[in-house]
Amino acid sequence: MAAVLAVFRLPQVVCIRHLAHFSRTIHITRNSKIKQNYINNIQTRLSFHHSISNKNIKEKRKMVNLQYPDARRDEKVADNYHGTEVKDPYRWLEDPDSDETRAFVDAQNVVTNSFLTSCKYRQDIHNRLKQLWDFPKYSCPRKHGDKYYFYMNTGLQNQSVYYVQDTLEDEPRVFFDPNTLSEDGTVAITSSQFSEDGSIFAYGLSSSGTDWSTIHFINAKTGEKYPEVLEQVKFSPLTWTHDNKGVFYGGYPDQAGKTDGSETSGNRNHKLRYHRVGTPQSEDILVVDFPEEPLWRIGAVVSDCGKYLIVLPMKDCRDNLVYFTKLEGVDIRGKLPLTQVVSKLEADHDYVTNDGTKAIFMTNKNASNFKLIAIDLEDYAEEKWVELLPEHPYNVLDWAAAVDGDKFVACYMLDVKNVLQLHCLKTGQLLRTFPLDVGTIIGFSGDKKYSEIFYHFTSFLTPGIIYTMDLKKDKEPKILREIKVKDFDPNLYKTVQIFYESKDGTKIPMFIVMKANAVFDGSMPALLYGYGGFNVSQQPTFSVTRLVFVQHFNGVLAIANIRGGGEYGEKWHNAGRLFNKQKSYDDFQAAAEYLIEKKYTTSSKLTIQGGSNGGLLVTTCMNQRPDLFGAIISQCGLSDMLRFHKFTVGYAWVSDYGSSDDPKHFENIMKYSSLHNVKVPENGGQYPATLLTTADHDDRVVALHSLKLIATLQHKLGQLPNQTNPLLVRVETKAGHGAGKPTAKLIEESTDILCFIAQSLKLEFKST
Ligand code: X99
Repeated sequence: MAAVLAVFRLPQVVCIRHLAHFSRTIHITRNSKIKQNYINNIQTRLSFHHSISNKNIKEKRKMVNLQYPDARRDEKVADNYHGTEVKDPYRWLEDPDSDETRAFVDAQNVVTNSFLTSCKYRQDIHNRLKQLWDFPKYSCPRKHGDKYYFYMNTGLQNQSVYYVQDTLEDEPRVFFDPNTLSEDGTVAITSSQFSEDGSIFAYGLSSSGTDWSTIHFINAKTGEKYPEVLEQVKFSPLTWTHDNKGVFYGGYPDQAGKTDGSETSGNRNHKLRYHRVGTPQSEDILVVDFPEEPLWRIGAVVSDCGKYLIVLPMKDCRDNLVYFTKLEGVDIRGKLPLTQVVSKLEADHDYVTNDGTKAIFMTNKNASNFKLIAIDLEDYAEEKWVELLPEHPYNVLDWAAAVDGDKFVACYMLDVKNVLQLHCLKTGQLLRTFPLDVGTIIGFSGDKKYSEIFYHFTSFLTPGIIYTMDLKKDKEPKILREIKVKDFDPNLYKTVQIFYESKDGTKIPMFIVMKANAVFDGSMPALLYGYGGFNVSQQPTFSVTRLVFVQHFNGVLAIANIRGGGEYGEKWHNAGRLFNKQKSYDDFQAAAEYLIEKKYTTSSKLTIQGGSNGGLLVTTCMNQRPDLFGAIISQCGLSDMLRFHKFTVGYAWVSDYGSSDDPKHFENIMKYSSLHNVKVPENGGQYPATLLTTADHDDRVVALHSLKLIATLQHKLGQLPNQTNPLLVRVETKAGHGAGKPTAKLIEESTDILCFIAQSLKLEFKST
């Protein structure tokens, strides 16, 4: 198996480790009668209901059109959790297809758009984003058969184009251009795998950002497409048998109803199937399923030698089991007999490579910072497992990949910065370290079969450098491509990493990016970003949007590596999950306090931003400390922590949040669930300017979280005289949780976010 980290424009929350062994629609009926009636009704009602004392505030709101849609409250809907009744008046918003929900979404978008488009710097912001975005982006080349393949985006193309070349010096030819698949770029390649001999390209396509995909095949030599399309594919491995005849893939073939990502129904009964190229999907063979375990998702990988299928089921977002089956000489006609190697869901075990019967796994079993172990598949009792690369006492092993026959590359994280090393596959011995600046490896390609490796480095101020080294021939790596951005001078900025103290005294790392000549008088606006969950680390990456904020608003960008993430291994994750979840929130609030105390900024100029689990982070922090922030941006966030596990793959997140089905967890969740903790601020304060973003095909964190939260915020706070800050939701169409989003949509979204910050915090866009 060639090791490639397909991290060319990965969604922000994707953790390489989580994908190692695996690799909705609120239809907005634009001119519908219902929508028009709904908006008219709302506006009439609101204009009649203002009291005299509130007149000025109402007038002020009217100027920026902050008249929120009036959402129906159904006070009768309530659940009893272990003896406690909890009302859920916006339960009706859980139905993405009802006319009422659609009208609500449309009405919200009207209010949000009028606020965002009234920003006088909108055109400047949009122009600058577009100009800066327009630089060529490359992935690491990777060898398949006798050719090299790589992704390239000229700058503003909606989707990156896949190129092929005979040698690295030859003129590249277009191999596959996903931009031809849709007018608006909303069809994206979300997974792919060449057959072992490089003759057939299998690729997964996703429309409108959904986690669902369809799998297709192309003959790499002739460019001809095979007729079959594999449907109902989700959370799928894609791994070829070494006879180049077919692939193992996963999905939910029995899921009823819509499966286009606009649905909210839970995914149950994942199945692994084998598809022979050139045959219809109806002939696919069910090879592995666990009917007693409907919540398991089945990862799988064909071993580097082709002789085994390693099967890696997981239930939550941590811990997996390990099984294997022999493939050699097997004619796949039915379920495969599985031998169980790991039988308890208590640690992660990712397949790295194998040497004969000796399989190398990366695990955090008894090793918070991860280690490599060798398991002999002929003699796999745990006592016989051998440590190949012991756990490092401080650095966290991020990933490992076999290269050049008897070696492997190990990528570590040391205080959130990557360290890249070469080791001996037989002994684990360190052979060399590759020189690396402060930053992140976002792509790697290399293979046991080849001595050439490629790695892609980036940081806050480095758009990207692809290095290559032939481990047999070269003494040092050389630069293959260095990406330059027009009209961007990295020397005008600086990055620092500081370690601040959280509420309980724990030191938390934080990156801060600002102008080189920044003045610390509290006058700079700041954008504080965090995630804090699922063992996912927030490492330095290059972001045009953030740089526009720093350059044109004299902004400060801060990334707080709070607990719950993976920055210091599983112990950092454990320190911020389940009953420790509040620690993650404490860390984030302490980051804000640090930025204020050190005079980087002030509360009124501080925006906090997070996505997905980070979206929950920022709305929870807003509830807990509305005084601490000027604005919050919660993207694709969770909010209803009592019900998250009921939708799509939400049940998989109980490993970080617990479940309201359990009385102790219910009590804990109620303390932070953002939907359930919205309250009128004390001492006449108000909530920060709030922008929630979601999308009609987000089938990871379904839109209902943002819709129910915005309805609650607007109901509880929207009419208060002090609440002059906006409380808005932006619901995108033909988009999902982030993966595969076309460039045009990314630029529109970034424009809206920067306009929201500028407009809410009254910032000035400075041209230079
Ligand atoms: C997930 O839910 C991962 C879901 N997922 C799989 C994939 O289980 O995307 C899987 C198997 C095979 C291929 C692809 C996938 N994640 C990933 C969490 C955070 C994560 C998530 O998206 F663990 F990093 N969340 C949304 C957690 C709370 C909000």
